[in-house]
Formats: sequence, C-alpha cells, structure tokens
Amino acid sequence: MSEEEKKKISYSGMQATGMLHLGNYLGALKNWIPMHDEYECFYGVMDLHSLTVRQDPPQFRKTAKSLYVQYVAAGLDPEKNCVYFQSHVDAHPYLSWILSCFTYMGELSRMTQYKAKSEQHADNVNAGLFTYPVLMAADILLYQATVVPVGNDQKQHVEIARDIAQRFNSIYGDVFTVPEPVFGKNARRVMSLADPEKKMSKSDENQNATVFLLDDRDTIIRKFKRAKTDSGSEIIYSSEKPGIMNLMDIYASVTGKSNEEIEKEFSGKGYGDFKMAVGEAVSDALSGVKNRYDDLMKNMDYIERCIKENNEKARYVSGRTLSKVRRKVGLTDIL
Ligand code: AQP
Repeated sequence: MSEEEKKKISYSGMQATGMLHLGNYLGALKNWIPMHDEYECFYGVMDLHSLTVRQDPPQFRKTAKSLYVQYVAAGLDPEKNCVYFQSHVDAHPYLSWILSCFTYMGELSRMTQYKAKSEQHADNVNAGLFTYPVLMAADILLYQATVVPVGNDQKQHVEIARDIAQRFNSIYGDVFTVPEPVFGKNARRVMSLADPEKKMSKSDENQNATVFLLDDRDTIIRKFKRAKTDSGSEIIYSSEKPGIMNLMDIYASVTGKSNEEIEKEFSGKGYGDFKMAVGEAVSDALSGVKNRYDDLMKNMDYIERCIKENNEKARYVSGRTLSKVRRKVGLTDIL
C-alpha cells in the first residue's frame, strides 16, 4: 500500500479509575466503534494516567483488565482495533519526558482539569497531575494520530498536544502529525444525573449520579427516574433547563432523534414520562453489554491473546516514532 493509500490514524483511551459510564460511552467509546473502516485505530487502557490518583494495587489490576473487557463488550473489536495497555509500551513515559522539555509550566497551569482535580484531591496534588497533559500528548503523538475522538472535556488536552507537536516540528522538521480532536454529534459532555452542572464521572461518590455500562435495566431506569430536573414541566431544549437539556442530549444520542423531534414527541407530557423514556432507551442501547462482559470474563484466554498481540503492534508503531525523536534531539545511538 502506498503512502497516500495508508489509512489515517485514530487514537484515544480511558483511565482505569473505575467502571465505564454513559459519559465515557456516548462521549467517546461509541464513536470509536465504527472508525476502523476509515482509520487505523489505536485505543489504550490508560493505566499510567490512572496513577495520578492513589490506587489500591490488587483492585487496580482488576479495574484495568475489566476496562479492557468493557471496551470489547461494548463493541470495540480488538481484532480490528489495536486495543492495548499504555503501561505495556515503554515509549509512552519515555516520549513524555522528552516532550516535557518542550512544554511550559504556564501552559500546564492553565489546564482546567488540573485545577479541578487538584481541588478534588487536595491531599495529593502530585506532579503527575500537573504533567498529565504531556503524557497524553506523548500517547497521541507516538502513533502519528490525525484524529482523537474524545468527549468535550478533553478538548483542552488535545489542543496542548497540538501546540507541543507544532513547537517540536518547528525546531526539528515534520516529526509529528498534528492531531485534531473529534467529537460526537450529541452528548459531547454527559452531565451528572444528580447535578446537571457537573460532568458525569467514574469517581462520583453518589451512585445515582452515574449510569454504568454494566448496570442492569432496572437500575438504569431507577437512576433516570431519580434524575434531577428543573422547575416547570415542559420538555424543551433550553439552557435554563440544564437537567432536561442533559436528558435530551442523552436521548438524542441513543435514539438518533433531533431536539425538535424529541420536543414534539413529549409535547403535553410531563418530566416523569420523559425520564422513563430516556431510561428505557438507554437501557435498550446498552442491552447485551453486561452479558457479553460476563461471557468474555469467562474467556480471558481470548482477551489475553488480544492484549498480547496488540501490545506488540503498539510497541512497534510507537517505537518507530520514538527512534525518530531520539535521533532528532541528538541522543546517541543505543548500542
Ligand atoms: N461526562 C462525560 N461526557 C462525555 N464524555 C466523557 N468522558 C468522560 N466523562 C465524560 C470522555 O471519556 C473518555 C475517557 O475519560 P477518562 O476516563 O480518561 O477521564 P475522565 O474524563 O477524567 O473521566 P471520568 O469518568 O471523569 O473519570 P474520573 O472520575 O476518574 O476523573 C474521554 O474521551 C472523555 O472525554
């Protein structure tokens, strides 16, 4: 295949900090699934990133493997996508160090996620939390990704990866592809069901705030029934109704309906009917994920074979970029 015919690269990943939720799925994972037709895809279990928060080692190992299986159960085919573990590929922290020498303290201190996480983990504001975007830039740039499918909360991190790539390229020539973030049509930022001003998050202590991919139908419907809504009773898409707006975004994302169609469908109906419909639609969209997950967990040989093969591919592809970077910055040949 000639250079021009080569597929462009898609790169993304998720932290192994808990069970995947509807925000991770609608904001990112769902969009990854069909991309392999058009792109060569690399998706990581970002376990090095997860270390910015203290992890219990035995539980962390389980969570990281479970995340891989959840990817597959949700529909990401590890035979068509290079789904691998970040910590199994040494090039990630290696390039991260080199890129940290091309990143300014000022730009890192402007990252909103750093500010939010330092408040959330005030007792552990470690340097990794601060340099997180550099590791993320290394993840993306190692694979020469053209697109990075992420939720809207990661926009700033992809932008800094672009800045670092451009800075490096302006000194050493075209070493890195400059990546673009890509977002889904709806649900770019799924909000907490308990507080629609806050994003839905794996680590939210309120279990009713977050819908997990492995929740059963009754639990999903119960969580939506309890979702915080706004004053009034009309189902309309308005910034004055953040709770309803969030539910409409979710409903639009799982049904493919437009806001106008949704407003028409629920005209004259109340919040209760709408919440029930959203709960049912989400649970339909996620139906089968839990069963597939349980089956895959019983077949870890298959999963481990996929991890091994994909790790090797990730090492090979990232190794090529790292060699080029080493040469460009003037590091001596490895003997
Ligand atoms: N609420 C969300 N809406 C849309 N997209 C979201 N993503 C996360 N939350 C939402 C997207 O999921 C991908 C993986 O995110 P991550 O696990 O790497 O990190 P995160 O953004 O910090 O996710 P959480 O769930 O909030 O984890 P914790 O609680 O550990 O901090 C990214 O593409 C992200 O945009």
